[in-house]
Amino acid sequence: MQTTTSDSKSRLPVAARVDAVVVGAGFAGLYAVHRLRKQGMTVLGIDAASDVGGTWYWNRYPGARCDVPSLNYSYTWSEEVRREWRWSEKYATQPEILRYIQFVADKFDLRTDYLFDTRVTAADFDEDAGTWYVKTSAGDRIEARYVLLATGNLSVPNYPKVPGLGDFAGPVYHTGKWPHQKVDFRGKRVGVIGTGSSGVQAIPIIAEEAEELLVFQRTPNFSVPAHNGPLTDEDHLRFEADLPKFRKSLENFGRVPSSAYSAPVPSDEEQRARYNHLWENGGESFLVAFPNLLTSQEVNDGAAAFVREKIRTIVKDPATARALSATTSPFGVKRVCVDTNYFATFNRPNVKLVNLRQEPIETITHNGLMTSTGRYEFDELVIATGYDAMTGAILAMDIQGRDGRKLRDEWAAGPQSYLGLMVHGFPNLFTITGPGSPSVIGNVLLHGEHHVDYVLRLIEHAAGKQEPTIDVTAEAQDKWVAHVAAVADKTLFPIANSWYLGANIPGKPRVFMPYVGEGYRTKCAEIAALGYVGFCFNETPVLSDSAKSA
Ligand code: N01
Repeated sequence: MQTTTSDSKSRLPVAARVDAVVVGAGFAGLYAVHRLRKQGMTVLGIDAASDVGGTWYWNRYPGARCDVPSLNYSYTWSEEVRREWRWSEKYATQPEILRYIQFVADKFDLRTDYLFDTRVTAADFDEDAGTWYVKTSAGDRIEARYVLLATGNLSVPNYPKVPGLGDFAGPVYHTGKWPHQKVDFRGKRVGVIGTGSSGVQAIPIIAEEAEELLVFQRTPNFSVPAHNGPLTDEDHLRFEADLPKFRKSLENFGRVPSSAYSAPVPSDEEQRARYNHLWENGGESFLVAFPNLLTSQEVNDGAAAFVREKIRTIVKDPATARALSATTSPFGVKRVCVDTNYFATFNRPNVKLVNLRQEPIETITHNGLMTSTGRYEFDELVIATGYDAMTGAILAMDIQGRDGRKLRDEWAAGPQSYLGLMVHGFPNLFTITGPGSPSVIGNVLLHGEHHVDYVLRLIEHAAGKQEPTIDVTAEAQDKWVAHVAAVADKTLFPIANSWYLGANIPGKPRVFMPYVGEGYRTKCAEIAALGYVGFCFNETPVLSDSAKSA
């Protein structure tokens, strides 16, 4: 890397020229830096955090864990890492996941190519030079041929638009931006707003510590038990032995299978037996109980009723049980929470559920909040209201592509992309696990690996050209966007007001963003086998046979 720095003690390049900039030091960003380097390219990673970790750097709230089993939520690209690392639990805690990421960063010396405490603010494409100019909050101006946005799908915290938030006199913690030092809730009255995955994980732990806990719930979520437990060496060995099978299964991680549309509705007995079994085993495998769980309202109703029945058996107060039971959207079309003791927590004498459907928040006050019918006092406030998901981190940067076109304008009505990986008119810019790819459906870590590998192959494919530019055609993009929407429309997903649709952010276009169709990797491989049909190399589009003959 050629660099000139303003301060010899700082490794901050004020100006630098590299082959590739990678934005983000989470799982996908680190892997991208590793791969690009191995390919012999100069690379600069940039992250707003002070160290590696991505979402796991920020999400330090009590109870934070992964809801994907640890053995699956691990890199597959390094045999060495797999051999040397041992997970202690079926669902790893945030500190353990962060240690894993740090272990990988140390092992491959990945930090040395990163600028930390630095936010990318803008990126402009210079058509003549075939170069991106990447600007940062620290005043850097980096020239790069390629830009990989590994900015995470859930990395821009969403704060509730509630009057008075700034007036609260006590500490306010967002789950997605938790302090590094332990927050001690002992002897405190705590309010929590939000009951998605973050709230559902944090609430039972805070309840054990706080003197009093008020949970402000707008919409109840479906949650299934984790049944977490220790992992043994045998578990690791068994997983290693099954690795080829696991790798094969990645193809269809999280997708709605095509068999969903012809599958019969299982009998009540069959459903009951299956749901009981899955409830006892725990985890999000509940989502694949039946192939048509996310396409048939009738089958879905059975799963929803089963979970509601479980809540009634766990929660002693019938009114609280009713309030905790999700009824406004089908099961699984908002991300299902995976919990430990969530519903049972509401049996504790120090925990009270406030149903915001019945009494909406009117204002936060200096010592609590007021709803339409009540006044609640607490000393500390936890905000678990999620993220501006999938597009938030990308659109936080001012990205300008060919002919001065702005990504914010191109995506004003919802994200447009080909394969969730590239946007027409933004050459050599890659959205790793971007909207339009399976990304958050299934296992985002492994989807990220797949995207990075694909980008490296695209770059290799273009490498023969002088000043290579890779773009996608408007036609391929339009077709892909329509396909992503069509696949989602055949499922129950669009019914719910989920962050998959941007519905959690006031004013955000309502567009279903992840790809839930079958065979995403196969499609990507087929496109590659046809010479990367739909992509453009140095402005020459690769056309499909049908388009050629048209
Ligand atoms: O956020 P969410 P999250 N007033 O958007 C409520 C991943 N994750 O951080 O539904 C009152 O799901 C909102 O209510 P409503 C996982 O993919 C993974 O919990 O909009 N309430 C909802 O209850 C997850 O899906 C893990 O009516 C307001 C909550 O806040 C994703 O991150 C752990 C409100 C937000 O739920 C996001 O989860 C944690 C308002 N103004 C997270 N605004 C793992 O285990 C919002 N809410 C890997």
